[in-house]
Amino acid sequence: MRRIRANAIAILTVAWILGTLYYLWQDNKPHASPSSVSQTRTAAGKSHGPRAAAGRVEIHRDDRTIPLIVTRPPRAEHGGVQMGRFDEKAYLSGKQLKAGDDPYREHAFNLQESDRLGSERAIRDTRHYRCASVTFGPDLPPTSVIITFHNEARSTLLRTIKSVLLRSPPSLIQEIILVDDFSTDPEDCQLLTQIPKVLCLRNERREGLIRSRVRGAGVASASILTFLDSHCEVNTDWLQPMLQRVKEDHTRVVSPIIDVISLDNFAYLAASADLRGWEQIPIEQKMARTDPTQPIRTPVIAGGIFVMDKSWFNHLGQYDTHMDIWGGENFELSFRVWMCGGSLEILPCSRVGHVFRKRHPYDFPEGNALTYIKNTRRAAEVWMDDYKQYYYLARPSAQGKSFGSISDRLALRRKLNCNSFRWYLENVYPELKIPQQEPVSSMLKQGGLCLESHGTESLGLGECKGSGALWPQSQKWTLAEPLIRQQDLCLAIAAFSSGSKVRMEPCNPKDGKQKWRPKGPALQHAVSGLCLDSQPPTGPPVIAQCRPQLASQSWEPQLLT
Ligand code: UD2
Ligand code: MN
Repeated sequence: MRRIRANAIAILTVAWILGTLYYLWQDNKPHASPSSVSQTRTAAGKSHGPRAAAGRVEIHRDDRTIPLIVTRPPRAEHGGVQMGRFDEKAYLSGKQLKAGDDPYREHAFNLQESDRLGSERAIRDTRHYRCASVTFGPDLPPTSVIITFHNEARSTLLRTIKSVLLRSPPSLIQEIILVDDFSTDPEDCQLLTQIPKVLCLRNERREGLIRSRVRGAGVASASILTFLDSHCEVNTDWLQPMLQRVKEDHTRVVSPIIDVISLDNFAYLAASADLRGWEQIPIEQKMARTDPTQPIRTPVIAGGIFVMDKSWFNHLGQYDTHMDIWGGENFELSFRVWMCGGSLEILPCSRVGHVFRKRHPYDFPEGNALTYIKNTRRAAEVWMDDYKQYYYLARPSAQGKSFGSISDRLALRRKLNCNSFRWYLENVYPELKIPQQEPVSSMLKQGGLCLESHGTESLGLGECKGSGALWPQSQKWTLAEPLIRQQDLCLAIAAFSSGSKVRMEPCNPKDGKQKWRPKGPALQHAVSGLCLDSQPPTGPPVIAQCRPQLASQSWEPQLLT
């Protein structure tokens, strides 16, 4: 109902995507078959010889206080990545850009540059220099890495896998589970199972990343899950800090700082350590941070790269598997983790690079907008309580769009006895200011008609008459919760019972008859709990039992500038 509120919630629901500058050895007998797990498992915690920690070259430059540390890929003869029977050259050359083709067309990044780069490369150690001296317990638990993909480029997918194998202590990588979400070529995935520890699951139809991750998690044999996008490069000692935090407390869900891999030239660029996902760390939190290696609490995670205890993932209901293709699952997971007893952290000593793109390179069978609305509506309807109104204000087009049944997710929320969204805002995201008294001028539209007043006793719907600043006073409403006013007069109920008429009375914020609040698309009288209803076709407007799905109770605020 208020523009600033709408903006605030837009941050929670939509805008991070736009604003983000944003951020896993040995012999095996692989066998690949579609729609099945192909690969070998190795005993968790088994020693695989010398730790494949990357060799480091420290370059101290006079003009910087922070040494520039470059991570070099370890050489195979020094215990580097064992690639088993995998024929890298054949894999990569099996699919390449044809001369004259647009290198951005298929993947929305420069495929030519990615292909040219090779599967192993040195990247800058982008951590704060103090991270290098942080030590970890000797008995960290191993993890199953889950990578879902749909038509990922072979070079980026392979680089993701190799970076994991190169830059993680081998004993900590139980397996890498690839979930091929019905890519055009099944060999993109299957051939990779010739690399030790790599498994491949192939969906028999397109499922989207949410159901694909749940499928991957379902076959994971380690007690800790690590999710990665299919176009990442993990950096030096990326895994240990995350495993440590989750080992200490299984309810923590942890993310790295996500560095940027340029979609144009594939340069690896450090992301600011002062960002948590899409926004600056609140100044108070920043001031209180004396140790740059310490975890950063975050209300929401970006969603693609995180580590979570497998039992905790299952206990909390995995994901909402009625969400399709892409989008919204990160909010849903974030709200659920916090509200149901867990926490989210970003670990500044863990860095993973990711290719951020400007468009989706793949199709959405139901359409991009409708899919995103369905997924985010599900998240808002299940988790945001009355605050979902701000979601609808930010995305008016979401109203009326189908989002399926949420009864199983509501039942989950009840079963887990989760906190309210208000609790989340107050305890997890207090810096999200939801201003209480920011008046906003608006017309109140219902279908093509507008709520209008004529004197104190006569209210009704009339043809919308204005545009821009030129709006007749009779149709111009100022929404200053709890009041709905027109100059000195305020919308009031005549009596506290259903069917009571509404009229205009001199404004008095203490008068219970004048107190309103938004309830979804409806306007609810705060004391009686009844909703403003236009009583079509004759009127006049009354208060009636709230049924916000009724067209006669749906008031679309249209802000006036
Ligand atoms: C971000 C997240 C992504 C996900 C998304 C919201 C990061 C780095 N990325 O978008 O993980 O949380 O927000 O949903 O935080 N994929 C499939 N099947 C599909 C579509 C996509 O398997 O139908 C794969 C895709 O190949 C990729 C991953 O899902 O590996 C994420 O997709 P994206 O890279 O297009 O999403 P991104 O990074 O823009
Ligand atoms: Mn991605």
